[in-house]
Amino acid sequence: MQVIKYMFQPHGDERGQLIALEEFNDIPFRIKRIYYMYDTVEGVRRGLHAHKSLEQILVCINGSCKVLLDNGKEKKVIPLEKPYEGLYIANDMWREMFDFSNDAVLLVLASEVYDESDYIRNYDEFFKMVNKDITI
Ligand code: T46
Repeated sequence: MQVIKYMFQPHGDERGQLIALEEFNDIPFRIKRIYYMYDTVEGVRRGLHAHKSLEQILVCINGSCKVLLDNGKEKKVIPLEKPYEGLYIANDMWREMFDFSNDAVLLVLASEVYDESDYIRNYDEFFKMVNKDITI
C-alpha cells in the first residue's frame, strides 16, 4: 500500500508559523468541505468506514493521533503528529482514527460535501467490494 503524506510548506518568520493550503496546488482536489474534530474522548476510535468516492486530507493541526488505513489487502498505521503533515486518503480505503491526545485537533479537507450514501460502514461489504476481482 502506498501511503501519501504531504509535507506542507510553513511560512515561518520571527512571529511563528503559517501554512496556507490551496486547492489543486497543495491539495490534489477541489475542497468542497472542511471539518475538524476536537475534545475526542480518551480511548475512542472514530471512522470505521470507507467511502465510495470521497477523497480527503487529514491534518492533525494540534496534538497527535493515529490513522489505520486498510485497502482490503494490507493495513498500515500512520501517526499524525505535526501540523505540516497531511495524510491523503483515497476512496475505497477503510479508515480508523485512534490514540487521540487530549489536545488533538484533527482537520479534514474533503473533496465532496457530506453525503451519508457515500459511506460504506460494513467491513464485510467493503472487503467484498475491493476484492471483487479475486475469486476464491
Ligand atoms: C471520515 C473521517 C476521517 C456532518 O453532519 N457533516 C460532516 O461533514 C461530517 C463529517 C459529519 N457530520 C455528522 C454525522 C455524524 O452525526 O457528524 C457526526 C459525526 O460524524 P462521523 O461519525 O461520520 O465521524 P467520524 O469521525 O467517524 O468520520 C469522519 C467523517 O465522517 C468521515 O468521512 O472519513 O472522519
